[in-house]
Amino acid sequence: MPIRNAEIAEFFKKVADLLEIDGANPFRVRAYRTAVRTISSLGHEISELIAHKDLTNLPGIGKELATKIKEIVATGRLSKLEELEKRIPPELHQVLKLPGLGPKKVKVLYDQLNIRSLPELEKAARREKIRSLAGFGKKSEERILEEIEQRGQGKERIQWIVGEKVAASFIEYLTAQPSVKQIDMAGSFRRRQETIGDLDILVSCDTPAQIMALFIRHEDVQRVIAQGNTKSSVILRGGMQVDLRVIDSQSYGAALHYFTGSQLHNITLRRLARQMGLKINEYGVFKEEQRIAGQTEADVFAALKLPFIEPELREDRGEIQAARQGRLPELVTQDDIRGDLHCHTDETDGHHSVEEFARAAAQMGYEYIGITNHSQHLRIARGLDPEGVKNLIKKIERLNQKLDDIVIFKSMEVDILKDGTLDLPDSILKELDFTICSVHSDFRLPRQTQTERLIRAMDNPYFTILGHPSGRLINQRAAYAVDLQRLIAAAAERGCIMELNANPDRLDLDDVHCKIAKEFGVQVAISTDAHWLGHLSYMRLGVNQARRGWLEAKDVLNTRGVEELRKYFRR
Ligand code: DGT
Ligand code: CA
Ligand code: CA
Ligand code: ZN
Repeated sequence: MPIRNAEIAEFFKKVADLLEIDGANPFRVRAYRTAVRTISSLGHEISELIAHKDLTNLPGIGKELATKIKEIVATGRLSKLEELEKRIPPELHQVLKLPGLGPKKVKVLYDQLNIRSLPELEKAARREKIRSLAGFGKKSEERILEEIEQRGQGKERIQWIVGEKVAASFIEYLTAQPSVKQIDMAGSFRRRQETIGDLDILVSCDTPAQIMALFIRHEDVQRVIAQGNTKSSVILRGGMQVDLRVIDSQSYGAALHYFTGSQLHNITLRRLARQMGLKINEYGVFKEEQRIAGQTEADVFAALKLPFIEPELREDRGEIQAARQGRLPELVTQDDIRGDLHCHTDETDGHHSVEEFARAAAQMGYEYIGITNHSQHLRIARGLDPEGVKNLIKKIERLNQKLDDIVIFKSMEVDILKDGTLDLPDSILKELDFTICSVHSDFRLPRQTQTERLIRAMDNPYFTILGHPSGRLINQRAAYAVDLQRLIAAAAERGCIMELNANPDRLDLDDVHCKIAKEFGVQVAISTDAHWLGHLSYMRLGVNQARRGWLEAKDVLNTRGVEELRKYFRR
């Protein structure tokens, strides 16, 4: 499994943090942090570039850092980091990961109170010893306690896209064995859940012991938790758990169904089976003691007089009843998608020109792409003022004349200001084909104020799509306090559209609210928010989430053709 840029960046981030705590030269710390930014925003995987590109051409990567990147790619380790970790207590990492505690503050805690771990931090906070330290106060002491309590409620889940790579690597590795007859991913990964607890692999094969031995020898395995002939579990470098189960082929479908879950879906299905006088478990469907189905999943459903239920729907949110009544949705697929309505170009914080994005979209078979740069309020993204927007509009109109296999929509991602007004005047907004309006500031307003702010924005006649509606960042930032259901109802009244932002950190709307939007008759736009051409492929993640939200092609705005879309925007 080639190492991903995000993982390389993580190495450097750790080094920078530890150097800072160690009191190293600030210039060295900054060099690592610059490298982290460069690496995280690259459009290509470094592990692929490394053979034929000189890494020192990348901004902020000098000779020394290039050597370190090579070390990480070649060995999956970084000796510099290991040396630092020896010197500095590893538990400090947990302290560092607490939101609101950067290396500067951790250094103060370490130097002044000798705090090296979360339990020590918690104790000090409870004894009110932290509020008097420089740079802290009563508020930050309380926040620390809140965060520690939240942390206790379970370990961090892994983003689906991270699991995707690992899953592909294991499938390739195991499929190479001729004795493997069938292989599938099960569990939350197969259900395309936005985050996964672990990976579950099922195989059928005649040589279980041999396949298990092979499994635990995979190069990414760090530790073996269990090894048996039917189930083995390992922990990979980086901490992910992978379970492998070997199944008899006559039970394969039943096991695939059982281990795909979800557990709640299984429980409800078991109840249905019992009502029909049947029994279902991971070995099959049974009438009295006789197996009546088990070899394929389709057989299992058929034995219960049900059509096939897509894994994404198996969350016990009404899918079994819908299946019985023949009203399962026909879920949207990647092939239904005819364009992407959210991307950022090098006019602002994107990394490619409008033309490059347009050509990439055409190459993907799309009919259109919406160019949506940030507006002036978002200074860190070099947001455009009205003059900048006008210039961009002209540029897009010229390109539309020149390119004949793609339509470029003129748009902007307009900031919603604190009072619910939009960041560009109507005189400019009316020149655009549509708008994405998003919150990028004032996240901490009270719930009702926040909700009303967004509804006020929707009242603007030029408001088209609400961008990343909840503002959450997976594993990083909770949603702002907002009544999403009320927003969806308001969107229904005004003909506004909800975005499903497909960026793996966002996936916002989530599945539950996609379903609510559908029930309100609100269209959902699945968009990648691409800043690099490579990000256009995030569309698959958005489609996954939309399918979990029961969306059909007709519920998704960008399954429409250009002309239909134009009509939609004009309303
Ligand atoms: P995760 O890994 O936390 O993201 O979620 P899952 O759904 O992948 O859960 P996991 O890996 O613990 O187990 C895989 C599937 O196996 C689960 O979705 C349903 C099934 N399963 C596991 N344990 C039980 C159980 O005790 N009862 C039932 N009914 N099903 C179970
Ligand atoms: Ca799992
Ligand atoms: Ca598991
Ligand atoms: Zn954006």
